[in-house]
Amino acid sequence: MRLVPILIAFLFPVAAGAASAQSGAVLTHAAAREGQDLSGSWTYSIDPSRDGLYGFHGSPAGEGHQRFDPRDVEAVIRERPEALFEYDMRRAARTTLPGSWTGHDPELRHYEGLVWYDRAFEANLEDDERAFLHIGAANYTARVYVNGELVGTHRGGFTPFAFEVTDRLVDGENRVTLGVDSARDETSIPSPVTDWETYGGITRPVRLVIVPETFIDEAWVRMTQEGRIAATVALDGPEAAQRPVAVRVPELDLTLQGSTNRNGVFEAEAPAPERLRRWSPEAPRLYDVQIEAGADSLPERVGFRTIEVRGEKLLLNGEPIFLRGICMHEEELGRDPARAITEAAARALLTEIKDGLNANFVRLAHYPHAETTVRLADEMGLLVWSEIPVYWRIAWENDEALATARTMLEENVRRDRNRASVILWSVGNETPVGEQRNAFLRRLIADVRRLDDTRLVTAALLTEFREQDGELLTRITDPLTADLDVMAVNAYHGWYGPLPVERVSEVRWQSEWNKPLIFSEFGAGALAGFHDPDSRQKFSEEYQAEIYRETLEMAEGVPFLQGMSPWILKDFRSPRRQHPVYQQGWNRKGLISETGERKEAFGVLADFYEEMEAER
Ligand code: GCB
Repeated sequence: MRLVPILIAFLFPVAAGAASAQSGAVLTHAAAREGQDLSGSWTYSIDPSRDGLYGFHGSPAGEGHQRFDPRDVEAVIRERPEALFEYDMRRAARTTLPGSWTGHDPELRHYEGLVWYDRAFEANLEDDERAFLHIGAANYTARVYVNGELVGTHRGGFTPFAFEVTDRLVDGENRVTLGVDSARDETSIPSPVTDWETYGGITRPVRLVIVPETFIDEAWVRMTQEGRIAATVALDGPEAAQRPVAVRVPELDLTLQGSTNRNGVFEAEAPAPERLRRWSPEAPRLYDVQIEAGADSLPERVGFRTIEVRGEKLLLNGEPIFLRGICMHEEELGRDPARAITEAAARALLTEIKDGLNANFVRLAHYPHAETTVRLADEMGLLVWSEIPVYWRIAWENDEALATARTMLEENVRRDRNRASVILWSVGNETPVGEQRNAFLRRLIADVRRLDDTRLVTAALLTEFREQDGELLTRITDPLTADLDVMAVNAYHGWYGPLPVERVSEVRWQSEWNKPLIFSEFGAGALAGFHDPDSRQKFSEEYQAEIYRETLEMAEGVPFLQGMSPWILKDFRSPRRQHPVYQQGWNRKGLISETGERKEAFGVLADFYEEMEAER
């Protein structure tokens, strides 16, 4: 009996009191909760010198500067004409949220700093109700004020957070003000040096969630590695302990029920009913799940499958699988993406992957993507690699950086661990080997294993390439490989480095580990419409296509290779890419242009995947 609470503390650290998250609640499937969608029209005001927070000597901002003050500035001035205000949120410019500020005004493309957002909303809470402000993502630091009071601060641009506002709301009109600061420093995750556009602002929905006094904060419904159905439910509220809970899957006639423990956590398991159809990319079967506890109930839609590693093989539902994938950034199609990912925008991208490329896998690079996208992957049947932006240059020795990465990882895992599509959690991309990096990443790997024992851990690693006695050899030597379930490498032979494209297929691979490998990236830049029939010129469609042909031939000679996600589906904004003819601020390694035009290499990969699928 004593073992049970220990296990629960492992899987549900916050409910068991060991919170490392910056925010107070998880609110599984927040979009399905009663409440109000606060997306839509907000006013905004840029604040490059952070005047809304601090005076020019660093003291707290004075009356005429506090953008979070809910009073009507015009009314105050009417009453006290001598008062000086240098902002007025009610009369500031308007924009539509969610969406980065690159979409508010073209002038803000390279702005990295503070922007204030403000709007009114109506509330009328019953006595036994609680309210939370749930924010899907705000990049990078968000300060949340309700009716002038700071209710919380959150760091990290890609994961959801929620703050309780029950006691801050009044009946009738309320104001919410968000100060979102996109500035990052060397201790941020990621640091300021990335190969993608920052997209500061509020990029995912803001929702006022209303729940009963004791409510279901978190529900995790899954298939265990042993093929059983398991549920873990955490309640929050005065009656969270010893409370009846039921998790129903009506189509399977399955109900898991019992009571929460003294920490408000319920755990149960049952054999999988015979009629259960497992989720797979070919048949992405999802089941409606209803979670009930006292006055609260929560709908989910869940697929059941197993994923495991056996030797050099990757097994989905016990069968070997090859991951026919592609990478994708969170950027909608079009000339001016603003990271406003609607369901339609996500569907357009994933359809190109699933139907256009004949793929079964997508690497959602380099940070957690919108919940909408991951839910669509569940529905459409695409396996998902999910990652946090522990990317390139991180302050490995810095405690705050580690704490931020851990929080981000936890928020990501807890948001998406009901998604059958997600099979891999990645903890880093192209990070330099070293003792401090190893310790940092091992901490994250341990966190993943503590939070989720139904998925695999990976990281995109660097490799060693050399030419020896005329032989071209790439070796996987990163010591972190020992800690991973699946090794992954980014391989740009023929693009970066001196190797001529026609020799890429000669490259041999060596691994001293008995583990599956994924090519987490390879590729080449190409400007759609720029042609060089001899395939010699970088940035021509032909050169990119040739890199694909050569790399795919090389891949066929790697016996332990079990998947690939070339770089990348679509050209994406990257301010570091400034060749005036070929790049113009875009990374051109997309298989389609920013407007969706397919390049020659698209067909090369699509044919390769089609053949591979036919041969299965
Ligand atoms: C990489 C990075 C990716 C870059 C890509 C490139 O290895 O992981 O973020 O965008 O290479 O285009 O160089």
